[in-house]
Amino acid sequence: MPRCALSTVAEAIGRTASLGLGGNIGDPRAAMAEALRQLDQRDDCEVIAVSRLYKTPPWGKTDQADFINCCAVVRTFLEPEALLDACLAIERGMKRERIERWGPRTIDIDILTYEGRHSEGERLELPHPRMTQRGFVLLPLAEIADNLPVEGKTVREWLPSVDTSGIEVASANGNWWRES
Ligand code: A4P
Ligand code: MG
Repeated sequence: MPRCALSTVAEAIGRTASLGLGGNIGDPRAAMAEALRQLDQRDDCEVIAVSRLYKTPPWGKTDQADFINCCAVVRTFLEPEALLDACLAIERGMKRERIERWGPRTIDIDILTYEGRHSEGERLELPHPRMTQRGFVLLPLAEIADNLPVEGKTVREWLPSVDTSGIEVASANGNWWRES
């Protein structure tokens, strides 16, 4: 049998994950752009699609400022936990402080999906457990990955079941993260 240095397709081209980013303190657009650039600059991650920015009313804890949200699709050679570590390190580097659940933050990076993986660990739940209830996730994600399957339906099929009222587009296109 011929020898092959790369035994699987995943080893050759990496795996696909989707991320949800958001923030409502300081300059969330600048923080999210910096986070995406930091990920893209790693040898083991490539940002392959980014949605437009969206201004979104706060979900969960409603007495706080509007958020800016976006979603991204990345190709990565990192396993899910290592991708989470990379995202948390970026958050820490931006001095994000965790004060209260669902409360205000400079930047939050959630791993929404990783290939078709399921994980119920405390540190990492996949797909992200609340993603199918949230307009601020599904609207930007549908822009770049409308056929992505999540819990038995595609992102496009989930979208009509969530409240998207009050959500406004806040950038002309998905190139904002390279510009700022
Ligand atoms: N964790 C488990 N699974 C994941 C995953 N798939 N991706 C763990 C990322 N992290 C995951 O997160 C706590 C821990 O969750 C992490 O250390 C990781 O090990 P956190 O960011 O410290 O806590 P949190 O964000 O306050 O809580 P939670 O439940 O993750 O909140 P969400 O779901 O991130 O929601 N409204 C609008 N409009 N836009 C927003 O972006 N965001 C939130 C936060 C609330 N309301 C919002 C928005
Ligand atoms: Mg979070």
